Amino acid sequence: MTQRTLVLVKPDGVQRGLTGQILARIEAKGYTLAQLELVTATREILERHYEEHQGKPFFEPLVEFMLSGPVVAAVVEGDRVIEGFRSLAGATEPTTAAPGTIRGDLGRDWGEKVQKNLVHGSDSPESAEREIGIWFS
Ligand code: DAT
Ligand code: MG
Repeated sequence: MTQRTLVLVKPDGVQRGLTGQILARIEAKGYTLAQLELVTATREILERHYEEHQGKPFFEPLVEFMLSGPVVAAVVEGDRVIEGFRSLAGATEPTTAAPGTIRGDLGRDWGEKVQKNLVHGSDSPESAEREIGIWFS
């Protein structure tokens, strides 16, 4: 079941120089980088990308954080890659994300800083196609 997903290395990952390690983990698991770009997001892109979170208390800080530096956007392909990448990324909160995951091994933020969790991965086939259209149009 070949799928595509939208992966972002967030500003904290790029700033900390972890892009290579994160992409290497994706490739090591057997997924393919189909498209890859270093981009500075815009508010318009982020408001569309995080549409489901509009109105939540963390929405504005999340957008501001995502505007704080460049991100790496990738289309990643593979068999069940949507679930597979989210498993590789780990739980949303890096402090308690399982060891062995990107967030669990490389991050340690929580609470109001939980947006510094290094990566984004689409959560469903519908989200993936929608998000790929936003970042790679
Ligand atoms: P995920 O990135 O694991 O899919 P999500 O879609 O629920 O998590 O949330 C998107 C991002 O928003 C998440 O990576 C970090 C931030 N976030 C989520 N819940 C939060 C909260 N309660 N307070 C602050 N930021 C939060
Ligand atoms: Mg999400």
